Amino acid sequence: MSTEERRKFLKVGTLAAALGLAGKAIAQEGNANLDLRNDPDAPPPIGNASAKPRIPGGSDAVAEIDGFSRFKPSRGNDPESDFYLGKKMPGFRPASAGPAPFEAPDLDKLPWKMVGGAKEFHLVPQAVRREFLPGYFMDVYGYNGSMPGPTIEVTQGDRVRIVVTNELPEDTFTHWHGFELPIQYDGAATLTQNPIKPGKTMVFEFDVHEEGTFFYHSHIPMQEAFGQVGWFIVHPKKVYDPPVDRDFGLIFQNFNIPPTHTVSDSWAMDWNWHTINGRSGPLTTPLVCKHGERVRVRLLDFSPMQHHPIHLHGHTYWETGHEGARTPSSAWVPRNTSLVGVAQATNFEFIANNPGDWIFHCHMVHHMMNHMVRHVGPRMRENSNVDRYQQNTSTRPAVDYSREGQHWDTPGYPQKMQGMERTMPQMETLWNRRESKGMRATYPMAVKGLMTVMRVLPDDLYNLVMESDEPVEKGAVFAEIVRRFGDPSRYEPAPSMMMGMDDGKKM
Ligand SMILES: [Cu+2]
Repeated sequence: MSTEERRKFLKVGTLAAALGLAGKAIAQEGNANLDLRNDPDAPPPIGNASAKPRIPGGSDAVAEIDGFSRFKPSRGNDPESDFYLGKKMPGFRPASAGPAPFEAPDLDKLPWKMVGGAKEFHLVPQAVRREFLPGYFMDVYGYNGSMPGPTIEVTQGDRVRIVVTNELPEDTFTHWHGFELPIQYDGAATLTQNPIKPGKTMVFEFDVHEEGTFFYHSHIPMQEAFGQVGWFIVHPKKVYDPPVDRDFGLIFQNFNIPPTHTVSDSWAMDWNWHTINGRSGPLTTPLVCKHGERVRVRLLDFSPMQHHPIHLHGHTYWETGHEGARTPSSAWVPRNTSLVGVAQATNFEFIANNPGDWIFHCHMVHHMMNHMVRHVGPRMRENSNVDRYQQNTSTRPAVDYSREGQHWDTPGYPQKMQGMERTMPQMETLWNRRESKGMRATYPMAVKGLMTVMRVLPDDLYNLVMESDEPVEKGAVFAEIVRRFGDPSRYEPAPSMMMGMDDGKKM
């Protein structure tokens, strides 16, 4: 029996049971104590608490196959089943609708025009300023005003023409990572071509016979360390089975940017600023999906030196491929953490069956913080400098960790994380993004460095967050999910005083 036949069979065989089961689960939730008794001031209920998880009209998807439910945490019956842990459970989107559009939060797509039978892209290597955190602008190298560069997205079988015009003050080379293309277009510095001089243009044109997760980058190491990379996604002509509803991409990078500097020390062996798609947590835009969807995430490590063990909370996913190709499903591996090495990509897929705001992060402790420095000493900012300090060492004050004041207001004294203290407008920037509507007010405290959030929202809350302009109180979506899917008796409100701010109101 083919997978397709099996699905149809299962659909007929289990639809009634599955719907019955979903109904039961909801009835249980409906009977739960919806009162968040620990907090009489908790945000009031929002959305439609009695809404049942539903399969969208027009979708063949079913709620449950072989004991695996797309609507509640479950593993299925048999590790040998194609549907164990949702392995081959399709999303809601039918394969006939084509591949789900690729989405790299905080990055644009590179536009193209059909010219002479090829998709023509214009890529511009240049120095760019990138806001890593609210108010922290760094000088890096990127493409078309962005670091990482904008995403190139094509379909297997396309012919592409990429017109690269170098706006850097120095030579560059552009490499199409993973492509099996004619040698003179490989972009390997001086081995296969001469440099693209400042102000000059080189045209790359080739047929894309592959499908998968690729990227482009400078082939000069120091430019790579400065951030020159971008996605090059090739969708398969025949949509991958099972089809997904979401296709997210995250590029992980490290930089060493000393306190008071905006330029990375690209030769450093140590790293203190960390970005996902060019943003440090909590400025990383949360990934938002709907309860029951099948979600793909593509991870790429483009750090100069360091690998990243990337961990998703609340779900078990299947690793379905890497940078070279999609893996045959017989070799997929279920995991919670994937170690991604430099210039490696890892793709995984899962059914979002556990609603909530799930932290999604690199697990290296040094990568879960921004701008840590180990100097504990005389790095003055205002009204002082290292020279003046050292001329006067006899009266140099002893280290005093409680000392405050302008001379001690330095990132290295004592060791601390820059960017933790934010002004109210900076906090508003974080709170007011659509994607973070209704999260706990204190979420920016939890999301740092190589961290973002995977939000799994029931239909009605997804619409409220992503499609409506209705205001949503801070914490209201979280509270609502605790009411419906969590343990309301253990609900904890966010404290009203955080980050030195107390506006007298609950946040
Ligand atoms: Cu890491």
